[in-house]
Amino acid sequence: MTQLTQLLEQLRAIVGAGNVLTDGNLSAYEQDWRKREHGKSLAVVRPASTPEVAAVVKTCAAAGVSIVPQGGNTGMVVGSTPDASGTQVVLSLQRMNQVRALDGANLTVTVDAGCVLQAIQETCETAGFLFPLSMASEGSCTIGGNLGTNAGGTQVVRYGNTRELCLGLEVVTAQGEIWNGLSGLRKDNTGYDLRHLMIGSEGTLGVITGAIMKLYPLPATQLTAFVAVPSLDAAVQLLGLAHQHLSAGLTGFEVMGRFALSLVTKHFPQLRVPFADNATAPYCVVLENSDQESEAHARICFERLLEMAMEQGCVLDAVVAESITQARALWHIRESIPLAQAQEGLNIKHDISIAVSRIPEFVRLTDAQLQQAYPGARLVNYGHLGDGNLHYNVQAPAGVDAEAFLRDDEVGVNTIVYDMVDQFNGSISAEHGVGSLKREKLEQHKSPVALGMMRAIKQALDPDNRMNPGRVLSMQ
Ligand code: FAD
Ligand code: 2HG
Ligand code: ZN
Repeated sequence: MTQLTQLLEQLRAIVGAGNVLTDGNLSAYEQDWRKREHGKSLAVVRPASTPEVAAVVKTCAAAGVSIVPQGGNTGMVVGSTPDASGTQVVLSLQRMNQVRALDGANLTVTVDAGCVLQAIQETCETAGFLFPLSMASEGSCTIGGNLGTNAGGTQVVRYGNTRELCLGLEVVTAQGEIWNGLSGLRKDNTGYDLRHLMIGSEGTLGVITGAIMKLYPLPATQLTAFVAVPSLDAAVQLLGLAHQHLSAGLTGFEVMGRFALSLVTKHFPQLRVPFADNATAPYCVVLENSDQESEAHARICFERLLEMAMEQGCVLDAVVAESITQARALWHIRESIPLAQAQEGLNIKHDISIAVSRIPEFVRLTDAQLQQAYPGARLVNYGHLGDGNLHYNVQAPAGVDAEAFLRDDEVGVNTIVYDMVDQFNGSISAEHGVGSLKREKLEQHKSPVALGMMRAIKQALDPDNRMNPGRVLSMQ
């Protein structure tokens, strides 16, 4: 029996023959969401429990085979698919999808890592609680992937990133041991915080198998407004007013450039984008006010805010949703931008962060440099302005083949954007992570001291470099 046949037999014995996939169309596991890479796995293995994950990891370690943990495979940086070697096992957590417990008094929910984000939100809502993590991929992404990438989303301005929502983890180490850190404690100062080491490590330090996450009371009401603003400076000014007037009620503040919105109109004509014809509004903002008191109170706060903003000239026009259906429709426009962009063709994505106050200046300078170097490049600028996080994406000039643009100009475009990010003391990845797409850029933009500490941690926890090798850091 060859070593490979023996390994596959051992894996089948752990998870069942039907859950070791080697044949047929495995694109769902081997191709990344953006269609940047199509890898080839040795096998896709789908365990159903934490002990099964531990046994798979031990078996692969003994065979010298590396592992790519995978949740919903919605990541943006080619981090959850295998390389092209045919030697890596994709460890899919999708069968581990149970909500284990909900503790209303402790305001926590304990979940398997493979739970789909939307399913967690719905279970919690049915029980009368809010699980606030939210993003357009929520129907497919998993909480394990959210934790693996420390995902952000559209409610960070109030509730923080996934990291801030996590109180404990269960992890299978690179050696196949199980660490149960599901304490659910809000205070625990007993040494290094291993949970925070694992969160955002993109599967390079271990496999997250379970998590205990924070819950909040459901708000009495959530009001959504869609407003047209005369500039990005005005959007920042509006954000300041929104903080002042809504305080903790401000749960969403997303900016959308005109070109980004025009892609939504083009590819999803059934969605009605407000102010699409207002040529004086280069940006729109969607903002949300969650109120614990009443809808009437929420409306009064929103009206005051919008009145003040119009007086100060930072809002040109506004619609406030009259119903939940209308609110969803407004959010749907924002959430359709990534899909509209994908329909438009391959693109260069950036998820940068800069101090909110400096974002308009950053965009002015970077737009100008890009237009000079790549005349006609189309800037798809939108994102989480409330968090200082922009998706400053670049699409090929109209009529230019997208694949050719990426092949010839991606490096140059990235250099302009990331050098500017450095000048503004920002980050080259605010939410999507590093994966393999940004690994080299990380080497160039992170300090040698920070990289040294990261390598030391990786070396200590995964000395044989079997957990998602080639992602985040090169160990060569
Ligand atoms: P995957 O793509 O499967 O994996 C992502 C990374 O996490 C990989 O490195 C993988 O190895 C690792 N990983 C997965 N599961 C585990 C585990 N159990 N243990 C250890 N490591 C693991 N991201 C945002 O931050 N904010 C957004 O607003 C947002 N919006 C999006 C909208 C769309 C339409 C799409 C397609 C993506 C969006 N994303 C967003 C990106 C993506 O959805 C998130 O990164 C999400 O957290 C990935 O979850 P996943 O389960 O799909 O993970
Ligand atoms: C979002 O905020 C996601 O919609 C995706 O992070 C961003 O597609 C993108 O660039
Ligand atoms: Zn985002």
